[in-house]
Amino acid sequence: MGKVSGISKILHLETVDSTNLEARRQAMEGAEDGLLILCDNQTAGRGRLGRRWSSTEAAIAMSLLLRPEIDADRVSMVTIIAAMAVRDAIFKVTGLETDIKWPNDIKYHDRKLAGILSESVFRGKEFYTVLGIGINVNNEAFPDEIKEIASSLRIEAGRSFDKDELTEAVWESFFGYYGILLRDKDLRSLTEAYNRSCITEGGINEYGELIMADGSLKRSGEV
Ligand code: BT5
Repeated sequence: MGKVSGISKILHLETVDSTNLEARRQAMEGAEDGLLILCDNQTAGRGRLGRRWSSTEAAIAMSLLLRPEIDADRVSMVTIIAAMAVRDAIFKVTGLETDIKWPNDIKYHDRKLAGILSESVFRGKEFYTVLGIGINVNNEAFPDEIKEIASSLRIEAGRSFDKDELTEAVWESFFGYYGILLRDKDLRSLTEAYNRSCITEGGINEYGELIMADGSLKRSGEV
């Protein structure tokens, strides 16, 4: 993992409430851009809008701290490239061709395999972003409340996978896209590739906004 350029430091915890919360705690202590929080087991994983994310040792739960040099109101583009990176990594390691559901779900045959939660914290003009990624890797079953909507790489591919290999593949791909994002300050060179894998009607524009049927744009939220 040390080989992935863009990652400045790795903090690997056995158990943590939420890797996103841990990254925020570290950020408040002054942690640098590129800090990656990994864990074996996450006990209180978080989804968007106060929802819960179910996580066990079978899954990947990780968060990256970024202090991106882009306009704060464009930071949702980070979620877009993270989804592309998760899709790439799953394909590389498992051969499964997943779908992206804008803005933050990775699905296979309409079941959710991975979710992304990116949170930005502002202090005056400065801000940082915590990019959290959860991937169901070797899960054999799920709690009742999500068993109809969730799946894992193991269930879909019929074998288990090395979490470290997948983790490394995610960040290798992510930092390739992130370099492009920081250079262009938008997603103009990535939009086409994203839209090819995106199952949400309309697709995105160069800022990662969803183009709605009536021509209006949506930057975040549910569809
Ligand atoms: C997400 O939220 O999909 C964002 C998930 C982000 C999780 C990562 S893990 C590392 C980092 N640390 C954290 O604390 N979080 C991040 P959302 O779109 O709101 O989806 C949440 C919904 O997905 C829930 O209400 C359930 O219906 C469903 N769900 C919960 N756990 C799931 C799982 N393991 N697999 C599939 N679906 C799940």
